[in-house]
Amino acid sequence: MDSLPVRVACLHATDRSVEQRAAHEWCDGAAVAADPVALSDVADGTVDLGDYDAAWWHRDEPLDEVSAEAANCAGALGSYLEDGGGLLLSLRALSAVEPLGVDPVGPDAVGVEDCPKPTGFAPKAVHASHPAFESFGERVRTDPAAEDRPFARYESLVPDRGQVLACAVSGDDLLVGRKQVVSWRVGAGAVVGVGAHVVFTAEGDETAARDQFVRNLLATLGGDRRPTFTDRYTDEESARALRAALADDHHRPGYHLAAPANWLNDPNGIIHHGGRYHVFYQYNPAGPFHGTIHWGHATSEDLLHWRDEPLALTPSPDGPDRDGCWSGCAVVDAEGTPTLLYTGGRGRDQLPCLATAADDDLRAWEKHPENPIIEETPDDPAILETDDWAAEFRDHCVWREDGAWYQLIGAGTRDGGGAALLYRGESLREWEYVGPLLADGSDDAPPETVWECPELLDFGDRRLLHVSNYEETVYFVGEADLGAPAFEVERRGVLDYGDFYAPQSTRAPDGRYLTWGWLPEARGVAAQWRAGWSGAMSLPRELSIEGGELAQRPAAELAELRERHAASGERSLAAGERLSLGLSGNAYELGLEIDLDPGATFELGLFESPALSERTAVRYDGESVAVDRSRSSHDPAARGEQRMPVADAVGPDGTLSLRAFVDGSILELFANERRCLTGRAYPTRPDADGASLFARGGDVKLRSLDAWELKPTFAAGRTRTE
Ligand code: DQQ
Repeated sequence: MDSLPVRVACLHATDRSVEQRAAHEWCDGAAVAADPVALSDVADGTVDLGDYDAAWWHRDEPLDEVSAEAANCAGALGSYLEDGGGLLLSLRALSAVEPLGVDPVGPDAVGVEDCPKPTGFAPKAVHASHPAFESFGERVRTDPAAEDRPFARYESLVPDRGQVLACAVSGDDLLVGRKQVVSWRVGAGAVVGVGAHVVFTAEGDETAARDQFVRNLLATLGGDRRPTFTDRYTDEESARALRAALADDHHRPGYHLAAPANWLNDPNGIIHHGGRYHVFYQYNPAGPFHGTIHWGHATSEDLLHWRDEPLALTPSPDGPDRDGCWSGCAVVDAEGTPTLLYTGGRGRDQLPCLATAADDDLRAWEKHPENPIIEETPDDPAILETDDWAAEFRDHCVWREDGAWYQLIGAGTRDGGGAALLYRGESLREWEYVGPLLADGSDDAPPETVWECPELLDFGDRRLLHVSNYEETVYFVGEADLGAPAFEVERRGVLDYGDFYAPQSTRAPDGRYLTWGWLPEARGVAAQWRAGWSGAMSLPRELSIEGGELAQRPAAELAELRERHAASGERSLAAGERLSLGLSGNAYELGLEIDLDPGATFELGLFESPALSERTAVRYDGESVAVDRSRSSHDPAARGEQRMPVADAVGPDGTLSLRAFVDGSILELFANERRCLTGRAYPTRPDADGASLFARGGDVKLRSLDAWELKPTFAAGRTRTE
C-alpha cells in the first residue's frame, strides 16, 4: 500500500482503550505515519499540533468524563484549525464538537447499539464527489454486523454550523434521519465527524471499505485539496453554487421555485414587503427528507425571478422550537414590524412561537424571549394525542379585523376529525381562545385526522377557509361569524386534485390573492435521496370568488415567461389522429379549448420519449380530466392515476379550457379556471420531453390551441436541443 503523505496525531484523553490502540496500529498497517498524543499535552503546549498534518480523535467510550479535558484543548485545537489544520472525530469523539468549540450544537443521540446488518453510509447526492467517498458508489458499508457498537449522531438536531455529508445505512436500508457524517470549516481548517461504523477491532468483509474511507478522510484533512463546496449556503452566491450542483437533473423545475437543494415543504410567512414578495418555506438542511425543519427564504420582485436568501429561522437548542420551526405566517404588527407566528416543536410539544424582523430585508429575525406565546392547548374540543405529539395543534393564520387580531390554529380533535381553532388577541403576543371556527364533525373523518395549515381569506361578501387534512386541501366558501364563532358553509371543494398541499396566500399590492402550495414528490425516500432535493412550490395562483364559486388562475405575470410560440390557432383532430406539438425542452405552457364529439376522448401526451416507451397521458372524456402515470417512467416510482371531475365546470358552450404548465417533473393543470390538478412525472430518459395531441373514439375540435416554450428562471433541466 502506498504511504499517505500525511502525519497524524492520534489524540487520546485518558489511557488508550483497546479500540484506540487498534486504530493506532491500523495506521501502521495502512502506511499512515501516526503518533499517540495526549490531549493534556496539547492543552499545555507540550505537543505542538502544528507538527502534524491532521489530528484524529477516535473514541469508543463515553465522552462525558473527558469533556473537561477536551474543553481545555479548545484553545490550542482552535488555533491549529484556524491556521489550516485538519481534525477527524470518530465514534463518540463526534460529541467533542461542543467542548472543542467547533459547533454549539453537538450530537443528540449517543450510546451503544446492536447492528444486526452491515452498516455504513450513504453520501448525499450533492456531496457524491467529496473526496471522503472517492472510489465508492451510492453506499459505503464499512462495518460488519455486530453487537454493542458505540455511536454519536444527530437525529432530532442538526449542527448549527456543520453540513451533513452522509446518513447511515443498515444493510440495504437507508436511515436518512441518522446524520452520521458531518463536516465543518473552521478558519482555514477543516473538521470531519464520523459518529459510527468505523471500528478497528472489527473483522469482516467490510473492513476494506473502512480502510479506504478512513484513508480518504485522513488524506483530505491532512492535504491541501479540501473541498470548499458547502450545502449550508449563507448567501446568494453559495446558494447559486448549490443549485449548480443539481442543474443537470432533468426532473428539476426551471421556473417553479424549489430550494437550492435538500428538502422543502409548506410555504410559510408569505408577504409582500419592501417591494418584494417574500416566500419562506419549511426546509431541512440535513438532506432531502422531512426533519430538523428550518425556514428557508426566497424573494422576488416579479413572481418570476427568485433570489435565495439566507435561512430565516433555525431551531434554538434551548428554545421551544429545538426540534423544528414548523409552519406559520407573517403579518405586520401595529408598530409596522413584520412578525412571524410559527409552531415550535420540542419533544412531544408543539406550541405557537413568535419572531420579529430585525432588518427590513427580513433576513434576520429575533425570537420572542417568552416563547411559546400560547402555553396550553384548549380543552374544548379536547385535542388529539398521538404517538408523535401530546396534542396535535399547529400552524397559523393571523389577520387584523375590527380593531383586534385573530388567529386560526390547526388541530385534530379527540373525537375524530380536524378543527380550525380561533383565537383573539389584543396584541400578537397575548391570545385568548374563542373556540372552533369550523370542525369536521363528520363520522367518516378518518381517525387521527388533523386539519393542518388552516387559512381564512376575505373576499368581501364571502370568505374562503381551507385546511389540509393529510390527504388533500379542502376549501369551504361561506360566511364567518368570529364572535360565535361559526363558519356557515355554502360550498366546499378540493383546491387541487393532485400532489399539492398546505397552501398559503398573500395579497399582491393590487389586491389579488396569490396562493402557493407545496408540491411534494411522488416518489420514494430513496429516489429523493438520490436526487438530492425534494419538493417545489406551485406556481402562484390567483384566487377569487366568482358567482359564489372559487376561481383559480395562474398569476398573470407568468405570461412573461413565454418564448417561442410553437403552436397556435384552431385545430380539428379526427378519431385516431395524433399531432405532435413540436416543442423542445421540458419547460412549456399549453392552452387548449376542447370540444368533444359524442363518445370522443381527448388525450394530451406529455413527457414522451422518442419511441413513446415513457409517456404520461392526460385524458379528458367530458366527465373528468385524468392523469395516467402508468407508463410515465421505467422506474416504478410515481405510477398510478390522478383524476379531477370537471363535468360541472365546463363552460356554457360545452368546451373545456385546459391550461397545462410543464416544468421538469411538474405538471400543473387548470381546468376552466376553476379546478386544478398537479402531478409529478419522472421519466428516466432526459429526452422524454415530447408532447402530442390525440383523439380517441371520436373527433375532437380544439377551438383554440396555444403552445409556448417558457423561459426557465433557474438554471435547471436539460438545455434545449434545436
Ligand atoms: N408541515 C409542517 C407542519 C404542518 C405540516 C411541518 C403540513 O407545521 O402541519 O413541516 O405539511
